[in-house]
Amino acid sequence: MSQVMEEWVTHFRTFGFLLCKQMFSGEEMEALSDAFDAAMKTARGDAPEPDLRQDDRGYSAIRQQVNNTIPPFIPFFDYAPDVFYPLLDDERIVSVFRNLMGDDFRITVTEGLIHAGGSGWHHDNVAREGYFTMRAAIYLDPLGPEDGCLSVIPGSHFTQFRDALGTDTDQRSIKSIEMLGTPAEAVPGKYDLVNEPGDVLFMNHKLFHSALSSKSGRRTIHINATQNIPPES
Ligand SMILES: O=C(O)CCC(=O)C(=O)O
Repeated sequence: MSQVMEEWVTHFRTFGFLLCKQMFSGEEMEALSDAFDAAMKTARGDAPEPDLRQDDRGYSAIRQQVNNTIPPFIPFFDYAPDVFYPLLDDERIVSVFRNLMGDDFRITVTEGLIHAGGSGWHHDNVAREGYFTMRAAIYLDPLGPEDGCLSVIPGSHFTQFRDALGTDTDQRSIKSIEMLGTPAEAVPGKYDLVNEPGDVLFMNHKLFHSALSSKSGRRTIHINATQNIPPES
């Protein structure tokens, strides 16, 4: 393993995320951005604009999310296979997956999202103790905190810390984090992942994350992956 990769792996294991700056060139991002817009338009039946709705906190209530788990069950990448499928064996992405999860990892869900607004504090899948699942996120737009760049609570992928922050995932919103006596924007440890197109964010699904802005239209490509976790005996 190269020294840089060793540092990346240590960073990911310690903090629960890794932001790789400028992994893709401007030209590659332009191709992804154009293909993304065309794919989303086709997926919504050629409607000029997506149906985006916010809740009263400015979070996404209805967003455009296209993947093989949501009707019509067409994988997002199938809308522009020439542009999207190469991401799945792009060595820049795959080498990070491989070094974090081992050779025997699986890509699970790939998807495109247009957010209607922000996302409240939550974590995603909690694989059982000793294992994890993860995501590579490619945000297509420049995003600072005022635009809803992703914020994380570093270290919250560790069970004891995550459980202390809250475990009610029924609504994919963590109730207890809202009972800490601080507004969502002022949660101690909040770390903003300022994005430039070309950056790739790798994140353990157990990590608390949010996007605290009501700005509409953030575009993301997710590639979700899992260790090949043996069944529980
Ligand atoms: O708003 C975002 O960018 C985060 C989306 C997210 O957390 C999710 O879909 O699980």
